[in-house]
Amino acid sequence: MAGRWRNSLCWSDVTPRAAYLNRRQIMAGAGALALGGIAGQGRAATGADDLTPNSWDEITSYNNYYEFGTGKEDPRRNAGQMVTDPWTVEINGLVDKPGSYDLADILSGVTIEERLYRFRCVEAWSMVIPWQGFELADLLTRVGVQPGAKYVAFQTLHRPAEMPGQRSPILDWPYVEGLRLDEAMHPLTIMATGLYDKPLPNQNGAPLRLVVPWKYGFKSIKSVVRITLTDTQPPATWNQTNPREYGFYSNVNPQVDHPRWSQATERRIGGGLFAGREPTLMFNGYAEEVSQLYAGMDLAKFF
Ligand SMILES: Nc1nc2c(c(=O)[nH]1)N[C@H]1C(S)=C(S)[C@@H](COP(=O)(O)O)O[C@H]1N2
Ligand SMILES: [Mo]
Repeated sequence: MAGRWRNSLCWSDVTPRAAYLNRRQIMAGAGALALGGIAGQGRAATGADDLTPNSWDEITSYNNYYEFGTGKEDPRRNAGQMVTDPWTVEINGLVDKPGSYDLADILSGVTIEERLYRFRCVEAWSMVIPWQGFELADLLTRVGVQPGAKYVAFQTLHRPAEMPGQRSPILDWPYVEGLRLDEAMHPLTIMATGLYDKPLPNQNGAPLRLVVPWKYGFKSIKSVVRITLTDTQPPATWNQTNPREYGFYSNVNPQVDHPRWSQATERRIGGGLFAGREPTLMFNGYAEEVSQLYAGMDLAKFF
């Protein structure tokens, strides 16, 4: 069904019902229950039935944000220094209305929704995160994508005075990422502004970060200050740092291993010391929604 994710699970709805209802059943809502819809339904192909959100503490204390250090607990400790108000996003390149947009302007023209998404880091850990945000497509449509545009480039804030990691050449700053235009326009692709109904903490990429749930976490670039529509594939920080290990696409794929570790399984943060690893799902569980974007592509080659 087109746009299934539009009414996607509200995080506030899924506990404890998610323990025994699959996504279709929840989406179908009370009507289906009245019609006795439970018994005959199979598991959703995406395995969305067991999405129990990680806690606020887990999501905000175990982070990757190298601008604030390479340790998982560094971002929470150091990101408080980053000033996120005022915040402007430059939108330029192949758009009808380029400009420097104040965050408030951007937010006034979009609809903020809840999206409960799986999140899978290339390092093979995962979480389930109750984001608030808006569809990137809404913003791109508003600024007018010109016919020649094929890719969208993103850039993180570059402010070494507030981002201690940027004072060392850990990565080639500022952090940049990119998507193909059709990936950027996909309804699953959001710009997150909050989680658990609170503003996004700095360590999670305040005040505005990309979330592309079927790709490895590093594609979900934080604290975005520039969005550029281009006709050529833009540079992406991890891909440029080590193209053999990190592809431009970086779709979650249990069949394509990282050169140094398997991607077949993952460790769910908060799962407990003795919890087993879980199987990693193709496109992180969103195959039904996104696999047609890659029809005919060799996913081992375009990894
Ligand atoms: N600017 C910037 N964005 C970034 C990163 C980073 O170091 N800098 N790390 C990426 C990686 S590797 C992951 S797994 C996610 C982590 O997001 P989280 O800390 O909100 O879970 O952010 C991604 N976005
Ligand atoms: Mo990551």
